[in-house]
Amino acid sequence: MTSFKNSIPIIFDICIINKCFINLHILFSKPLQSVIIRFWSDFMTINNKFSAYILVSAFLFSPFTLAQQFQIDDKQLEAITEKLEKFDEQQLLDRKEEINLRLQKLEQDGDSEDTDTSSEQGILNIELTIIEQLLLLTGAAVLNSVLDDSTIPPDTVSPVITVNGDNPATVELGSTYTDAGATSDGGETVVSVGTVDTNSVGIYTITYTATDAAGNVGTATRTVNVVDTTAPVVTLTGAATVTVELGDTYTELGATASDASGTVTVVTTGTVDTDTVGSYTVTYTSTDASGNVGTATRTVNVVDTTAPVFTSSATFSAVENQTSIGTVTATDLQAITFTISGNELEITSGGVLTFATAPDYETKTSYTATVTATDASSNSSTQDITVNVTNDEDDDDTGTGTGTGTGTGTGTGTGTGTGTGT
Ligand SMILES: [Ca+2]
Ligand SMILES: [Ca+2]
Ligand SMILES: [Ca+2]
Ligand SMILES: [Ca+2]
Repeated sequence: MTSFKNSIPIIFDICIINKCFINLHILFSKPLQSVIIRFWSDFMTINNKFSAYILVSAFLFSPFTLAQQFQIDDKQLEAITEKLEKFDEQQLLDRKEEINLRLQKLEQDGDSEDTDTSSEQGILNIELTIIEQLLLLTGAAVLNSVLDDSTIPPDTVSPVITVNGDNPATVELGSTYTDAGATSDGGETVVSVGTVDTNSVGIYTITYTATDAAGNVGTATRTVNVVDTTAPVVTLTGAATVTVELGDTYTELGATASDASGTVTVVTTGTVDTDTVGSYTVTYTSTDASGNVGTATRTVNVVDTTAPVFTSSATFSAVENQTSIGTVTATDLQAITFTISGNELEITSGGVLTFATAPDYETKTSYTATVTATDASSNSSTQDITVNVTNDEDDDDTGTGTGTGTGTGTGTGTGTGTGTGT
């Protein structure tokens, strides 16, 4: 920036903290051999938005003195002044820079014997003096000087952002995510960029940015993990407990599943043997993309509620004097056990029917009893049976009888008598 390259500044500042209230700058301008005393009071707010100054300048040596020294006539002096007075602040500063560079160049060349060089240096020095006066009048030089010499260091420190809440944050798939935000150490507004799709498992980043008054930008990020830790919900189609009659057909109704991750399928495992009484479990499993497994089960009870059905006749026939009668039969999907009432007849569990004692036809010719057939599930049915005894003639009873006869006659006679007795 603007600095009084050819000047020797002596500066007095009265400051409190970073705020300088009074500055006294004395510049000894070397090439001009002049002394410029500047005095101003500067009131600056902390953020530089307001400043005011009072400037008092005293020029101990005017350009006119210099003009005489370098043999510049009034006309030339007037022309230079008129030209420069039309310049704005920036143009004056630019021109000053140019002149300083040119003067440096001329000094380096060192050909001070050259009359032309000496004349150019004179004109440039006068122009420089006028520029400095004009700059002082506009206050630009003072302001630039104040800014250059400012005891307030430039702010090059970026805001430090603190992310509120968890980082990384975790949110369950399908639920609502509310960002806890972030704060900046300088109180700057924090802008957050980034979105979180809670309907899609993934890793998301939210970036927080804060910019301070000096344009320094601070950033911080938060990672948000959308996770699925919830198993699919499996719902049975139909009842959770199903009863099937032994020998009937079991119809699988299946199950459905739902999950926040989207469509999921159901796998069914387990078998039902309807030819065997028992309790069976059918399992329905659904696994989501994150490996969570949901299950549901159905109990299928295969039962026998049907009683045996007799297939043999209710009437049997058996010859006397022995125990054998025959076999009672019945059908059922399970094994059958037979029993019989009373104590005259006997039956094995397999249905073989016998007399407890060999019967005598001549004593009793008919027996009755009730046969019960019971299946493995305790279902039973009964049948009243009759056993008729048949005669064995070989053991029929025989007797001897006495006959009496009376006769009268003459002559000779023969008599025969036959009788049956019991
Ligand atoms: Ca899930
Ligand atoms: Ca049965
Ligand atoms: Ca007999
Ligand atoms: Ca007999």
